[in-house]
Amino acid sequence: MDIKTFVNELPKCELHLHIEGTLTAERRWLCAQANGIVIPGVKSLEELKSQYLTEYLYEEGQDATRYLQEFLEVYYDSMNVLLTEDDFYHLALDYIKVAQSQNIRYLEAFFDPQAHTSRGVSFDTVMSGLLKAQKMAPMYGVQIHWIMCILRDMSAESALETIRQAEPYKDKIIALGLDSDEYNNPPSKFQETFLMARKYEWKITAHCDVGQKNSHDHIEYAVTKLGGKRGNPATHEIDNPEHYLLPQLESGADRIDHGLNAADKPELLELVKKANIGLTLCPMGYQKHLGPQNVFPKVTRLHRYGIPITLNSDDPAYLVYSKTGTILGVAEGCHFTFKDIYEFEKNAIRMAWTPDVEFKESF
Ligand code: ES4
Ligand code: ZN
Repeated sequence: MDIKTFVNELPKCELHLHIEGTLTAERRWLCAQANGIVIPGVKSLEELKSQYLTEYLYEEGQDATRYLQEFLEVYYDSMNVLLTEDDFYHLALDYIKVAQSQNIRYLEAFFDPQAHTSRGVSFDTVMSGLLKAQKMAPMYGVQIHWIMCILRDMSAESALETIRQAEPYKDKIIALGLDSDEYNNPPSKFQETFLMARKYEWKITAHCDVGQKNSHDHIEYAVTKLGGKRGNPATHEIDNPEHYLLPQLESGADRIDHGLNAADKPELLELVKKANIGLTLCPMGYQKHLGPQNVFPKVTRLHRYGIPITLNSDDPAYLVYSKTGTILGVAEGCHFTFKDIYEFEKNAIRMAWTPDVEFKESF
């Protein structure tokens, strides 16, 4: 069997995906039309599509510390067309259909409520659209769960307000994440919000991006302290521990998004391994602005060290690589075998937070 067929046919599980990062030119155009919004300098869908292909691609040699800020400017600007429940419903349903077409059976997706509430869209509008799509997902052979993300370049007060707004939905959201611009925005800034997430019985994760000057400290804090004390993993009642990843430190996050730079330091590799948490990597995004030579050896090191990693597409509308394309690209860059690829999907389902035990054990 050739590798393309193998990857296409393998049932997959995606854990690092920003739903707003799946906004295609087509959907953006449709929402703009429906909401009477004029996209500056764009008169047709064709013009918008050509913008996606030129403006939003990172280039070799671009300053790695600036890339995230430049990307985020485009990302937030594009989502201005999302105003109604229907817009959020269609945004999510579009990607659920993509998931079906790629044999992605399980999906945990981030959403950024502050990116919408700060524009006057209500928290309830966002949630009702996303939850409606979640209900439809099984019709497409997909199970999806939502991870609410805090925008770390906004204030700690805004984060607290956002988690308070989420209270009525606390049983419909599975985890709290942390994203947006990491520069001078350490995870410790949001400890109070993450403590509340634990009270909601949510799982906890945080972006520790590549190309960030304090990423090593951020990884250490997130792994050991973020969200404070967890319930004792030894008391979790699990039939078959093989099917679950149970974090082994008394406090800290349940997984890390990115966290590639843990590969730089033996003590961090050891810490992440001891914590028994996994990393959700998006290597095809990193290699674009950092160069493949600065990414693939680190991915390989993490995997060979025995740290559970998964391969994900992050913001596929902008970063271009799909889940399948990411697996193929990383397999080539790291010389991974079919067995390695299979292990990444096994890791992903073990790292998944669905309460549906039967589904998890049958995956
Ligand atoms: C993001 Cl790649 C990335 N990093 C941080 N925040 C984000 N939000 C959407 N994509
Ligand atoms: Zn991300």
